[in-house]
Amino acid sequence: MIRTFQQHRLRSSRLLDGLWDFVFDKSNVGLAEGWHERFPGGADRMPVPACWNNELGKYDYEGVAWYRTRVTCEEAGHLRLIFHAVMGHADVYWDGRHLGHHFGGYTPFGFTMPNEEAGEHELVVRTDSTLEKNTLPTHAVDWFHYGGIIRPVELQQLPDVSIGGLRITYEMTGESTAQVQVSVSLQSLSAASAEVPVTLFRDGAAFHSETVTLPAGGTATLQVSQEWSGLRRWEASAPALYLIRAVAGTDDWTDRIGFRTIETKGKKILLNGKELYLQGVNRHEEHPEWGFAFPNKLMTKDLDIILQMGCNTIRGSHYPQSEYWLDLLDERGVLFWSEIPIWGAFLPKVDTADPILVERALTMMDEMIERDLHHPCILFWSVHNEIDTRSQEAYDLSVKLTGLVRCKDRSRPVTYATMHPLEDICLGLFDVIGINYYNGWYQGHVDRFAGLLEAFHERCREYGAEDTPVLMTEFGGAGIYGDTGWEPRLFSEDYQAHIVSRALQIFRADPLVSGTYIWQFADIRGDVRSDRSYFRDRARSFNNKGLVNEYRKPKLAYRVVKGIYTGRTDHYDWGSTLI
Ligand code: ADA
Repeated sequence: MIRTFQQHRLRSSRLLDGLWDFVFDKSNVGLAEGWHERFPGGADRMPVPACWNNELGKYDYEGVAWYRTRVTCEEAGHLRLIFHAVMGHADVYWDGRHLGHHFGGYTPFGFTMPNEEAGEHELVVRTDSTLEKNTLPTHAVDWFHYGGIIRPVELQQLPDVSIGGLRITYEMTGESTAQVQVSVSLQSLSAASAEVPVTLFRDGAAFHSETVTLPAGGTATLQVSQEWSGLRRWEASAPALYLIRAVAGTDDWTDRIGFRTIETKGKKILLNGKELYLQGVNRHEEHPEWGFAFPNKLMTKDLDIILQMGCNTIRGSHYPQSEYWLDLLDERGVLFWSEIPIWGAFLPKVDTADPILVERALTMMDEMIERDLHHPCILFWSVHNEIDTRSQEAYDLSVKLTGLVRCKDRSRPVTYATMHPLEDICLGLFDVIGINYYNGWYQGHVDRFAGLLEAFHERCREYGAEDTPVLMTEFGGAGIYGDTGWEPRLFSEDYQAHIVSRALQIFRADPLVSGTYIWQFADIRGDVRSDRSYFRDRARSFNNKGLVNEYRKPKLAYRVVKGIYTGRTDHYDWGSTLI
């Protein structure tokens, strides 16, 4: 399932997931040799969705690979093909015809194919996972870069007039009242003009009906604005959700919203007018057996583990995560920090001004907001991580990205994570500031956090950010699972637990800090390469700063953080898990 609820009941939709033909194109000759028309013989088989690096013998391949499947359509008609995420470049061919290209990795893209014939069709995808200086992320990045079709592929049948999108926005006008705008875009693939009855439903009850006229092959938008009352707010303790459905002729589209406000006031972050203290972790959507093709079932378990630890928020480091995951967070009342993969620790400042990188960043940001705008769980949009925010280039990029976010969505704060808190010149551009800092690990003794924060608050005053909330968005250290002893040695579970708990103590005592995101939830594969010097401290080729290991087994730090976040010192409270 792509979502936790059914988006279409009338529109027929099927997943093309399964075993596809697959071949690496290590010398990149496929285009010249026309593989989209004549797929090479003797190809392998590859699961879709999946990352090829998780299959035997394919671990470290980065580059071009081709996929092919055959699709049988029982009837002639219009089709919509949706890729929910393909890593890097994707070129899609249908019966040899180039449908289009997408660059990205974590956001969906699709193609509408009118008047297709019944019978068997061939679908070919050329992917390229190569990382370069202007890809997102770039070639120097601290996570394993998997390749492949990582999320489902969906094929829908469209009627002559179909719904192109459903957009719901609102403004709370009182505790339980809101001014709600619903906009339904309609498209016609018919040679004749059409009159289409459209009905809108909230949780199954119709609230608007109207007939819309579409010219032949044209588009139209239905816009409705209504004051709604008797609404329940989306709160962490009671995350009320509403299904909004549009039915237009023989097509339908359902999405889900929750009513809440997010604001900042001085150094505080307010949810529904109430002050929030954020207790979080950073989570990569990654697992050593599945890579980025993270199974839905494991998402439920990740979330259970994180909630049991006492978190009320998660940072989706460092890229747009699955829609299914966001649906789960909506349902469980967990707040989410959503970001795009501009990972800058090793990114030269000149590269942040590369027009291709800037264009790709704006596109991915736009696609992420388009996909996820309705999720009440999303608390912040974050535009970059650890770029050189001492530089004019980073300032200019921040202006462009924050401008785009504010133009698309004014209902959420825009944020970023800085690794240069004392030299950052971008502080005044954001609604919330995140600090990534590793005292106790890369940068001296953990106790130095108190002095760092004092100096940082002073700098905020100089840069017009004295009323901007501050979060500690990364801190921690590596602890190798199972390595414990009588002294807290570096890389032991003991030392990791010590620095995380000491850092939390300092941050929680600072009234100007509004919350913490520990680095990180689970150990992840690192991008350790024999020809590069980065990440030589990544033992086992993993970033070992997880509170749980890559198989989600708890380390000492997990239990210690659970004690702090839940306010219970009994770290070995097994809850209802013991019979
Ligand atoms: C950075 C970065 C993370 C991770 C971390 C670490 O802060 O944002 O992705 O690389 O450092 O483990 O060093």
